[in-house]
Amino acid sequence: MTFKQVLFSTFYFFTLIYFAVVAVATLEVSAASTATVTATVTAQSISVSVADGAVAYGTIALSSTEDTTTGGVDNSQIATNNGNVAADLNITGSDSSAWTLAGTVGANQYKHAFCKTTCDSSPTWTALTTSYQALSSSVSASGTQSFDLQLNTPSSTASYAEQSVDVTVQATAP
Ligand SMILES: [Ca+2]
Repeated sequence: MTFKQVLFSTFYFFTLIYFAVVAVATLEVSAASTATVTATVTAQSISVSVADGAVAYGTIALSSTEDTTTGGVDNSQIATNNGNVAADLNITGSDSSAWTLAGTVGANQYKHAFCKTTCDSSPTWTALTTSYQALSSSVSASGTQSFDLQLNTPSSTASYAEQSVDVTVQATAP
């Protein structure tokens, strides 16, 4: 071989080596690998309903009491957590058009109270106010809380028209 041929062969040899190395390097880079973290999420729902949601105490005397127990109008109410997480349930009363909700009865002043346990036999009545107070805490999804209501009419009244004395149950995230 001439010197020129040796030079060319050497150049050719190293060029081949170079492209072989580049090819291998390219192969290694494109041989990728992945792994997936599967992830899911559900939006929190806070929802409550009350069944049957309507109490008719009827026409009753002043300074007297009626309730929803079996000894009264027999209409216990059941609050249900319709959300998808545990919820705290709160309860509140309201003033009517002619009467103010209060802890004791008076002129144009009525009392409304709730009971949660053994209400038919030995009830414990807690006076409602116009602010929310705890009815039940951490009620599981689809869980329920039953309660009874007791109304005390005012000692005197400026109105003999039917009064709306609504009670509201609220669900909140614990
Ligand atoms: Ca009813």
